[in-house]
Amino acid sequence: TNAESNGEQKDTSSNKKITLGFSQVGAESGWRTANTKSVQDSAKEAGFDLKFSDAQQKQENQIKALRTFIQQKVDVIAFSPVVESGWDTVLKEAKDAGIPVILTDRAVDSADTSLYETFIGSDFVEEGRRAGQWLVDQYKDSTEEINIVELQGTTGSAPAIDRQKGFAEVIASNPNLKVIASQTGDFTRAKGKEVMQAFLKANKKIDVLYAHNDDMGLGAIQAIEAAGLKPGVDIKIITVDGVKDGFVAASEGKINFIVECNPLLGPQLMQAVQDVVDGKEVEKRIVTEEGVFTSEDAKRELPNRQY
Ligand code: GZL
Repeated sequence: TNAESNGEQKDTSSNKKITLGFSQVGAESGWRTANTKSVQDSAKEAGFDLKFSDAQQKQENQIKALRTFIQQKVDVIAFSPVVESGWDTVLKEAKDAGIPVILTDRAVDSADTSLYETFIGSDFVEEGRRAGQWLVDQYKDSTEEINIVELQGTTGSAPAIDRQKGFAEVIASNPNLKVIASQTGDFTRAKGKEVMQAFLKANKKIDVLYAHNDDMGLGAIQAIEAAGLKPGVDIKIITVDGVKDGFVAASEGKINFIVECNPLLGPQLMQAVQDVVDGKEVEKRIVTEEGVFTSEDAKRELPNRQY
């Protein structure tokens, strides 16, 4: 062929190093840090060349990163979309460039599901249901009005939308369980503390806090203690994620119930990358396994937690 005749060596070997472009949401929480480590460690383990970009929780930075990966002609693009909407244009550019895309952690709301090979991540509605179910069980014999405040995740993100939906769906079974305030804390400790301070100022009776992640819950605990109240006692606290600091707070009785959200998606992602490159069929939806933990469970499990 031409390549051989003019001396270039065409790399026709099937073990050409796979290049993966990964656009990460940011570094907003303990969960995110564990997720990034899992992706980076697994890519190294798989022998892939990983191009990693941190978007500082901004969609425009993720779109820029995806366009850069397309220009670099990476073999596969993977990303965790910071919000659900606004991806169709750049995903069509990837498709037109013949570069397969894999979604991890968060979903997109694109109607055209041919724009990505698979979505590997948790069922956030189910996580919300599990949080709600614990609360329904706690108050099943009570006729008292229970005031709940909710710290939502990043506005427009799949976990925030779905965790709110699942929770509301389940607590609707007991009309005494009322969400009296619900606001975003953007998944960060600082914002969670700030919004909880506002909730405490505006509401004289708060019985329960439902925080869409541990980090906002941990920020809220600082505000609750600063107000002279006992977290886990005066105000029951339910969080989602199950990172180390969340487990420590739960083992101390400051968080009453943790719904786990597994960040260790790296191995499943790299397997999907390899399968896509090999032209193998990949499940359109890969759901991650995860559990739930009371304070008692957290005390027992803390030594075994990896992140
Ligand atoms: C959930 C993930 C969320 C975590 C937060 O899969 O997208 O983002 O629950 C993180 O801790 O910030």
